Amino acid sequence: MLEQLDQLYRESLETLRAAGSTAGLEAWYRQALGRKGQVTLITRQVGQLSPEERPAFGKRVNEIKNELEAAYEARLAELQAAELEAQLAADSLDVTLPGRRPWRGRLHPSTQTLREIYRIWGDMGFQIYRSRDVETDEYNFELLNIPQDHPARDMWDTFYTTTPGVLLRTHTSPGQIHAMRQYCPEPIRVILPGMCYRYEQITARSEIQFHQVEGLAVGRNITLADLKGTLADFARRMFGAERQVRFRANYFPFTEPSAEMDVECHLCQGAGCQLCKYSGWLEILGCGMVHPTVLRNGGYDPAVYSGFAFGMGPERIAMLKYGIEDIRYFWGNDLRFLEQF
Ligand code: FA5
Repeated sequence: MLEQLDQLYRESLETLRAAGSTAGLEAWYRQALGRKGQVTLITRQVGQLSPEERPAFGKRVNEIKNELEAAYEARLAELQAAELEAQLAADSLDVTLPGRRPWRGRLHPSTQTLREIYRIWGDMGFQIYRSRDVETDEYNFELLNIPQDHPARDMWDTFYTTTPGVLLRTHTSPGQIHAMRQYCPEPIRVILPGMCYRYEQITARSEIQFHQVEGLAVGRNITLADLKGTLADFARRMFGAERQVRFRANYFPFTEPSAEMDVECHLCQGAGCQLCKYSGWLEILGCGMVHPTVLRNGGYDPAVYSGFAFGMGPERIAMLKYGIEDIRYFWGNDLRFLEQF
């Protein structure tokens, strides 16, 4: 039996050396040392031996198993190294080829414009005040001096919710009341950015959803000259010193007097073109001195305090700054448009 064992050992070693691949080696392992392998099977024959012969046989079986395991490991390492070598030689890798550019995300043009606006107002000492998108009729209209059934409500086509008295804000102006009620009687210098919603006809210049940046300054000696000077300074910082601005008288129920500010058209440099409807000017914001009723609703005594407010449209400003001819591009999600920024 011992002789048979040695014979098996020699043959196994020979076939092991002949295995030319790791796959072949695996097959060898199953055949020789696996659960149903030859060495395992011969071990089971130990019962046929006399009790005296068994210890020597058991010892030899263990030696052979260990040696075959070691030989297997050595051959496996040898074959793996050779296979890796062959694979590297076959796969030529050109390290000089340019890599693929990773896809880079960008900030939306509205976000870029908003950040530019925040930076400019921040430099002028205005803090950001966040108000809410879903408002009550009271804040969006009544406290801003626009009572129920007042014709001025037609200026803001409104999305109403199914809850009575709750709507999507049509402008950022209700934030003025929130800020005043929070800060009263301190002086205020804030901008209030956010999304506004209007049930309007969508056109090249008007969307049903757009940003506004409201501004509010309240103090003891604020005048119309402060309003004009501050907004003209903003326009210089935003569009450059050479771009002209003008103020036109207008009507808003929550400011008195009220105005709109126009910036010289970027496309025709004021000469007149289709974009500016041949006027040479583009409107970017509404503004005015805070109405005494609104100051009172915010908690300030209009006999002591005064203030100015304005509301600008960042999408309209971006259109002016970058020469975008249609506001619908902003929410169209067309990458060909967005990638230009
Ligand atoms: C207002 O909404 C006032 N609340 C602004 C204001 C604030 C006046 C404080 C006085 C004091 P208006 O509806 O004109 O005003 O809108 C202000 C700006 O928002 C416009 O100049 C324009 O830039 C932008 N805007 C208005 N409607 C749209 C729209 N449908 N799509 C895109 N931008 C718009």
